[in-house]
Amino acid sequence: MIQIWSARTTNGLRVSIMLEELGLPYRAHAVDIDDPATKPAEMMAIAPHGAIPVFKDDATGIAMTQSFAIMQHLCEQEGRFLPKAPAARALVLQWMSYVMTDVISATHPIFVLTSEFADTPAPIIAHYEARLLRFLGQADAQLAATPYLCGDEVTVADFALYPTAAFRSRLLDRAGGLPHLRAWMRTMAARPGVARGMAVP
Ligand SMILES: N[C@@H](CCC(=O)N[C@@H](CS)C(=O)NCC(=O)O)C(=O)O
Repeated sequence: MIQIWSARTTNGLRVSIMLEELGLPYRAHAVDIDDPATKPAEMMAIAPHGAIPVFKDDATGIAMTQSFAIMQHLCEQEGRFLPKAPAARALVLQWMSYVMTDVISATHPIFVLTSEFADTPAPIIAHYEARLLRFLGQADAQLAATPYLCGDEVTVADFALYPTAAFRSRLLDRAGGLPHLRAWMRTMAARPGVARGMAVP
């Protein structure tokens, strides 16, 4: 049985979406990420730093952290959503890296500055929002040309971006524009696996 320790954050949701889309049975343990005392010993043995998501597959013995690595591992194991052909695979890894390093580098400060510091000057928040919208504009331009980030088929890169885009839907509504990204978000949200994954834990 696959087990995950997770919470309703974009990093946690990436893993539950992936498991649901792959149709793999798993048990999800809900973790209060703000309370170290409640984090189970089995999770802490795998992730001594205490961050979710944490993954363990009793069948293979593989236990790991890092949402993007867990997604890639599962896609490679199941042979789905990550092509083997070098050019197609390189494109998917490029868009995975875009989410990991560009999109998250812009969205994380917005989260910290708005949820943990009540007195953050508005221009600083606006700076990161503009930065995030600029990065999401790259996805919008790509999605004008193809239905998914890497072409005609959905890939792990789409599942990686979706929860972060969904969590920023209020900013997207306020800012307007990015019509292709919005249409893609509706397509992604309508997928049963994505919908189920977004509800875990
Ligand atoms: N790069 C990691 C980030 C993991 C992470 O930052 N997890 C956060 C929640 S999204 C967490 O558990 N924070 C609580 C803590 O570090 O104690 C990943 O992609 O999995």
